[in-house]
Amino acid sequence: MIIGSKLYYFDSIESTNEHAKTLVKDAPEGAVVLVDEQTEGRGRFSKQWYSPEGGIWMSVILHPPDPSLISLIGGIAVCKTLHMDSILPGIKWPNDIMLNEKKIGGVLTEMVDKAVILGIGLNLNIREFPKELKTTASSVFLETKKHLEKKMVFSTLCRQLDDCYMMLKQNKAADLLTEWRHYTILLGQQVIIELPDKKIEGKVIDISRDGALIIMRLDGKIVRVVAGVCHLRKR
Ligand code: BT5
Repeated sequence: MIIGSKLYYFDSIESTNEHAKTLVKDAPEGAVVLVDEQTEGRGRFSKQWYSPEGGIWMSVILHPPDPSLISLIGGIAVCKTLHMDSILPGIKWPNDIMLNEKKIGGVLTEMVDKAVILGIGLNLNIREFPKELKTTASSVFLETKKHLEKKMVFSTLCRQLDDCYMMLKQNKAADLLTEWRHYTILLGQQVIIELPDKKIEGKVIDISRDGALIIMRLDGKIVRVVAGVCHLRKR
């Protein structure tokens, strides 16, 4: 098992992704940065990520043959880990982990030189969120009233990440996509994808071999979406 074979653990740092970037040259593949609290945790497009004690905030240094499916690995591994405790979250493309329609985690993948930093945030035992996040965010504890031991969840998560990563390394991307289809909450759903210059509305029909979402637009045309913010359309 390579993921977690080397661990850099801190009580508090700015951001595990930022720290992992400074280690890329020296750390072995699979090294993990894990912290109790981030003071400047980040989401995509430099958005803030609320990261108090109680969550799992970690980044993994990887050298994949092809980086395109790495962020799927994060979501799949978190879902598989929680499913083992009968907690059933789902993945909302591209990087949200959802439970009871609330976001309980997210994945931030960044490239540095030829390495990929896979950042994962999981709101495990957080008991309260700031006002601005209360309607959209939640934690495993708040949704299930189960207090899972952080160390146990972290070590299972490393094992699951390792299994998923090995699938990629062994050219079994098709198996990984099958896992994603199993855990996603999007298949068959009507969505609106927000892009910088336009919106795409339609039904999610699949994911492509390189991780793009495949959508049947309202006019029946099938399009691929490689990035964007995805909203489920209320029925
Ligand atoms: C994400 O971004 O969902 C990726 C989050 C990745 C966080 C991990 S923690 C370890 C590693 N180190 C880092 O610095 N980051 C990674 P995005 O899809 O852009 O979502 C960001 C949005 O989610 C924010 O604008 C808020 O609206 C909301 N948000 C912030 N903190 C949250 C939280 N703890 N739980 C749920 N939603 C949150």
